[in-house]
Amino acid sequence: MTRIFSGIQPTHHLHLGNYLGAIRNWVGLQHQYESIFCIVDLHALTVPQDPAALLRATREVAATYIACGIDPVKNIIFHQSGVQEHAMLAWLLGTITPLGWLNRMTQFKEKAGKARDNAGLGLYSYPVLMAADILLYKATHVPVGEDQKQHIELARDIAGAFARQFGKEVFPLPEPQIFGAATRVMSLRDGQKKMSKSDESDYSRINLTDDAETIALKVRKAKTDPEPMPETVEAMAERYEVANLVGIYGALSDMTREQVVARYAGQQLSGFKKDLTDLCVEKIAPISAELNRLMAAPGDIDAILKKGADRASAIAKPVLAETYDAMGLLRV
Ligand code: AQP
Repeated sequence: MTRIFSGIQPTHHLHLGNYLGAIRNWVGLQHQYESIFCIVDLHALTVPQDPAALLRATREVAATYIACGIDPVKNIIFHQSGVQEHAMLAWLLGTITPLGWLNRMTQFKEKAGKARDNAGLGLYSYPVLMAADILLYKATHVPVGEDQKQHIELARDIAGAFARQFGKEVFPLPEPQIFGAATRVMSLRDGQKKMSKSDESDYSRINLTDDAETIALKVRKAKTDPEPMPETVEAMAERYEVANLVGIYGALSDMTREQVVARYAGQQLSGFKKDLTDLCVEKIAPISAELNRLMAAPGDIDAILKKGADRASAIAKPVLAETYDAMGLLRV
């Protein structure tokens, strides 16, 4: 049986990287497999959050999933804190996770920065909670962007360690699914940094909530170089910003990088940027319009999340019970 699990943190508006690296792929997968899509609010708490903003973002991410085309009836859409078994399984898995494994995680190093002693325990154990998210549903496949590969590998290691230690294969080894034309969308301000919700500059990303005018401004201001459009894909190897925009254009138009480069070879960047703006507006405007419509009825979003959490709980509870039994915890 194939079961998909994936999630996104409600830390800000979702952006083009979240869409192209994750959600757009989910939209295709939902018709083929049993799919569970989570809003990982407990993960969001690993860095400081304003409570009111977190609450709003949780509903907004749910609305974004639906606005992008995820069907909440066919699939399970829910918020992580709505199913308490996530936190319980994270504790249990934490007891068998060596510190050395966590010390290798690059995301912790990036997010904790130099002041590592000030980072919270939750940020450090983030990958254990993520392993719990996936293993709690015995998910077999996890569609994510490139940046999450290391965390999925850790989830596999933890599942393997559990089987070795307790002699029971409770958890299947989850496979990362990293595919699509844009597994790593880069910042519009720095072509060597990934597009991220937490980047201080809003000009670094295109949000799925942006209107046409904002998208046009961001694409126009996107950092590039003074050269015309490259003649070959190889010629943009070190033109990181241009390569990123070509990648975005290709992903949104279902064209390869080669096809995009051939279409614009030798032309001025301004013309390419104009077409890229039109393409972004064409793809994103309907999402943001639907998102705004859904956000006007927060009660309806809450009802979807409640139903989703109940369905998720029904899967999670027996898996947690199996884990208790394997580990020798009393269930009375
Ligand atoms: N730039 C990106 N390109 C491709 N995929 C991306 N993803 C995120 N950024 C890009 C994918 O989106 C999913 C959800 O990510 P997340 O919000 O849970 O965490 P993140 O990867 O840490 O995303 P951000 O935007 O960088 O958030 P902040 O700034 O809050 O940490 C994942 O599948 C991820 O691969």
